[in-house]
Amino acid sequence: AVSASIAQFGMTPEQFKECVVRHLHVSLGTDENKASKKAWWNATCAAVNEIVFERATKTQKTHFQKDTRAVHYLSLEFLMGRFLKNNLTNIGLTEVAAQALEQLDLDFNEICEEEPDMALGNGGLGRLAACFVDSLATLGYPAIGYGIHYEHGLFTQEIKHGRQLERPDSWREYGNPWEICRPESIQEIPLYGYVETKYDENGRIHKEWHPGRIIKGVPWDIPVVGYGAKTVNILRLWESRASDFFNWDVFNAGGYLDAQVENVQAETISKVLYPNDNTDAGKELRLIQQYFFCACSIKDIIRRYKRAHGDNWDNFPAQVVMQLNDTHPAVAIPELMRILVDRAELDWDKAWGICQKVFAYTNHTLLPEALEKWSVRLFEKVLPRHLEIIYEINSRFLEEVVEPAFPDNDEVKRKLSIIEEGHEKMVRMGNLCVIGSFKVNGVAEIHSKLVKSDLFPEFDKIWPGKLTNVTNGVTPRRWLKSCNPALSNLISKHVDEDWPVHLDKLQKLNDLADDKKFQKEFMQIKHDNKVELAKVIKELTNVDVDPTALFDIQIKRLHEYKRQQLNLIHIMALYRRLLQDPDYDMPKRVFIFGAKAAPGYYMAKEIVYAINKVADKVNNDSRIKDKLKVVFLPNYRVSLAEKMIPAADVSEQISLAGKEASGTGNMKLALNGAVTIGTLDGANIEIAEEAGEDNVVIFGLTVDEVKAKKAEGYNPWDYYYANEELKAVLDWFDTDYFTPGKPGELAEIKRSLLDYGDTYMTLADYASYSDAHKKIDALYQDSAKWARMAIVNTATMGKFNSDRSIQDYVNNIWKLDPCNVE
Ligand code: 26Q
Repeated sequence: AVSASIAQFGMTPEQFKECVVRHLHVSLGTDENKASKKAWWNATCAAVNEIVFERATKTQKTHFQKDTRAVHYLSLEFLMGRFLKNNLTNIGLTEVAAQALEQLDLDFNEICEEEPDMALGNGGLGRLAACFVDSLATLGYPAIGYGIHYEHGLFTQEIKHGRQLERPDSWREYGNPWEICRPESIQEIPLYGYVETKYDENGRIHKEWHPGRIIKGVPWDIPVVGYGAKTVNILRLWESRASDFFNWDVFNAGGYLDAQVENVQAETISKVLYPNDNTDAGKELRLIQQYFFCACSIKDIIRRYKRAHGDNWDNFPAQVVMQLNDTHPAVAIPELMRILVDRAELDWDKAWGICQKVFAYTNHTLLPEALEKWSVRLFEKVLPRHLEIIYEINSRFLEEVVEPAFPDNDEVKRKLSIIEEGHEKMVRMGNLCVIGSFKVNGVAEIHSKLVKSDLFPEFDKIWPGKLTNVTNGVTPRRWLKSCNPALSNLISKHVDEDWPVHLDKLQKLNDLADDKKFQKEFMQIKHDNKVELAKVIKELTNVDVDPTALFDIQIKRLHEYKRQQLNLIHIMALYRRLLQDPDYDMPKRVFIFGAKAAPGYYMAKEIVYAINKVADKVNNDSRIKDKLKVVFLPNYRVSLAEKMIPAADVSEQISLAGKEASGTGNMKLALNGAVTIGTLDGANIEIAEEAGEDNVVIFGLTVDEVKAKKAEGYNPWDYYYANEELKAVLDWFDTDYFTPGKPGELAEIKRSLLDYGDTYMTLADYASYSDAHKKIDALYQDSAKWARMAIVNTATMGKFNSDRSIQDYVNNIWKLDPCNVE
């Protein structure tokens, strides 16, 4: 079916070329002689859009005509990356486009490099949303992604003298060919003000919110092309503008300047993505961002529902499901209640019944510092009516649900209450989400188990079955077919060509895992990819690396729980071993990092600095004869990941057990034939199950062992004194060895691991990690064994197709039917 639909866009390179040239003239206003690469890129996008927009319109029309039930994916982040190659892959025209550009004396890859990444997300959660919209379209499910049209996405990272500098990301400064503004669907959103209590003739209470400000939400639509391009769904992102609503008076009173100030304030809402990852900022602007996009989206959903169903709310839960991507859009729950109770004048119970059938919530973290809470004072200032509604939801919940389940148990009531009592009263968004949703899911088996047992145990008792699991996945279209074309072509010679939608078919490669010819081809492709990455490394860092060396890659946000510092300490230990014994037996190794630190996260930035200083020293030390190289690639992002992942031999997944909810980079790396060195955390456990214990290298404490060690009183000094090498490496941080003339510049890292208690038990796992790397060394030196492991990893990652995740959501939570378009 996929290839049949690809055939419908059957186009010759000549036809495609003509289309691009036509757009160069009529859309870009230039010609072949003076066009810049950017103009060629724009013209190529315009050619692709001739197909994409047509399919998008057709899809929307079909969904409307068939009045389909749809999922509405609410997320503050969509980390989409680049579109051109992806859209070509999904409409099946990559080869055609590449040839067309070649005929024009252009290099396809060079033209693709012109596209800025759409980086409207921080990391895993945002990229998951992007993979999910790809899978939803591929599987033909009616779906819409809702988010914010940030003017600035995640900051770009520069490294100056080893330190991270942040510069604004201006991804659409010169226009974005993939989006369309929809002024006909603008929404007006109230904020601030006060609530008036009124009584009608029958003595019925009625609340009226008098907002202090109105903000306009302008939608931008981005088509999301499914593989095979039958369904093209929409990602709808809201941009904030000042509304003229109040401003006429101001203008007439001569307040031209005041009005401009209001404009600036309104436009601030969608100005910038918060760069925090797994920490709560607690800032007023963030709450306003959350409310702004939820309110716009819900109004949009209701407008569409009413077009088909009028004022009858009875079918609303049958047509609409809203998935909350973490607690960030939690305020959607009281917002829908406000509309149903205050506006539609439904009685409370009926409204609450609708809400509880419409919302589902995904939890992405157990870290206490990441659980969102808003001060009641702030909430009341920004959203006075919503605070009242939350209080009402809470008191009914405590009385009608908790009291019967836990009679006279004030401790449980205190714990489950949406309001945390204390020095400053807080609104707990996680509790609100669990109470307001019909399903709550974690993102990997172990994580979901911990959500039940540690985070929300009483909720699991009250509502058995509400808490569930959906293991994350990644789209194999972007993360294999498009980023690793050589491996994809090899795979297609041995596996049905529809493997990008039936990824389990890669299992067939298992039969070839010991086949000498196949091993050679597989490892040759890996080598070629490493040659390409070596060029990128040279360009970005001026470091020369040997593509025959083992490439060991850790790519993810910089966070202490992810333990880049453990990787670094081990690299320093290898360096020390090589200095002490120049014949120390290990394969040549290149350690490669990619990581952004949140701008306000002090220790994360110290770790970035330490990695870069160690890299400087190691890379320029002739004594170790290039046996060890360390590279920190600046500005890690989706498009850089697409170059790094195909070149990885080893994938570092070394979080403290129980801390990484899932991980998704682990899946992408294994799918491309990297061997995981990892703890029994998140999806690593399921990756090990699929690949088999022999094809991953597991180390470190288990979740239960972590808990036991915490309970008995963990003391990092015990490990420091017990391990001579570990002690020597940690003491190195106090010297000026890596920071000549500046002793103690790296000392905070040692302090965090000893004096501040080593929150993530880095030292406890060090010895086991070091042994695991020795195992990796031995395996890599046996090239047949290594090739076998790499192939089995690719062969067994079928489970981690995001199509499978989406099908799990559909079966257990969303209950959608696929919709045929045409
Ligand atoms: C919260 C409040 C204020 C400002 C920012 C935030 C914020 C922003 C982003 C909090 C958390 C995030 C992102 C979290 C995240 O990416 N979590 C990751 O989600 C992945 C997909 O499920 C998992 O694979 C990772 O394990 C998890 O860390």
